[in-house]
Amino acid sequence: MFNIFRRKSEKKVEEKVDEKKKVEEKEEYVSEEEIIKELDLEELPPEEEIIFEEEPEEIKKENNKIKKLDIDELSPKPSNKWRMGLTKTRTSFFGRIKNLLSGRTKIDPELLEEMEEILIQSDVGVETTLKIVSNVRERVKNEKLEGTPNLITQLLKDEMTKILGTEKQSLDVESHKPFVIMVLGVNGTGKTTTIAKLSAKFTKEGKKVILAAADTFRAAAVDQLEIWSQRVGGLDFIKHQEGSDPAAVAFDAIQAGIARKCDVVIIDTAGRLHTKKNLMEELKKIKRVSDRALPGAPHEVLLVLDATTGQNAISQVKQFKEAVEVTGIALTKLDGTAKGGIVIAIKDEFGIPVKLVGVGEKLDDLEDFSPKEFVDALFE
Ligand SMILES: Nc1nc2c(ncn2[C@@H]2O[C@H](COP(=O)(O)OP(=O)(O)OP(=O)(O)O)[C@@H](O)[C@H]2O)c(=O)[nH]1
Ligand SMILES: [Mg+2]
Repeated sequence: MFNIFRRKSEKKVEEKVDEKKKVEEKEEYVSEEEIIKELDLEELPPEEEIIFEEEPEEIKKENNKIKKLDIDELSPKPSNKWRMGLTKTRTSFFGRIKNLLSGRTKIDPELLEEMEEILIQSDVGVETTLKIVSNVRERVKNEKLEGTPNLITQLLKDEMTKILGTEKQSLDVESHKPFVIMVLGVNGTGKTTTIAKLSAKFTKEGKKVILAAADTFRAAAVDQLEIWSQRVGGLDFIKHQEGSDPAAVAFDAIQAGIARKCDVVIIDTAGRLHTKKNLMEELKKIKRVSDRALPGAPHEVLLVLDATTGQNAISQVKQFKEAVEVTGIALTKLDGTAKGGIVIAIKDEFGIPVKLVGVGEKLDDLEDFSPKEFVDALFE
């Protein structure tokens, strides 16, 4: 009996995932209107059109100045940036949970099933979702909470916190000198941009940074990193010719980092080679050779994932993890997606912490990931 039940529910989950995949194939970027439509939230009433008389030129100029000041002051404070970055995920996720709870008087199997659907659609992942919902169901039963549906939010928060922990897991660059960071990820996820943002952050903290342009596969990759390094300013930069051995670039950069008393060495790697096997072998070699240049290096193997790719990012973790031991994740483009739930899936499935989040394209659009703020921001 239980098995039949289980199979039925698993089939439903599979159907939901298929449905979601179909939607994902179409959607790259979810606009606010789409979220509102999808969530069946009330649409905002159309604004009345107001016609103003033309202002004199002088007043226009003054107004423009004031407008600019207002915008500067209103722009989010840095510590809030990644919370702003979660806006789309929050609107989608919490908006649905709120809808789900309105008018309910009981936590019943139907409510839990709908909650399961919302979690899967928010990219929390099937396995992780089933675990969360099953734990919530247990607690409701054991603590006799059936009559208090508004406690669902707290129960969900508790389950997410259980998975993510409460500690911030940022990069501990003080632990070694130089601290070597190897950055990996498929092409276009945001490796080079994240390296630039990290370099800017370390430079601001007074640390000396050296970059290794170990993506020798694409000539433009070296140029792109070099342009960023000039934009940040004050960075040391090691490059070889196009097509040369990336492991040799990493080796040179680490040796130069030691000789020049740098605090941090950051190695940019290729996102694509002729074959995936080649790429993985190359990464293994860079890691081995780094350890030869400085025993214990790299101290951080940072996998960069594009949050907008949702479950695809999960399969990337699997592939990279097989080749090299990934110690942390930088999740980029959180600002453009409602798929922030993958943070929970990644930690639950692989035990790898998200350490950094990218919330925009500018140099200061990188934040340390804080599990507590993440969970709070989802339910704000
Ligand atoms: N909105 C947004 N865009 C980002 C973020 N991080 C990176 N990008 C953009 O993503 C694009 C690709 O970034 P790159 O840093 O070149 O990616 P990459 O992984 O180095 O790519 P390859 O070198 O081709 O492997 C660029 O247009 C970046 O501006 C982010 O956090 N938010
Ligand atoms: Mg790059």
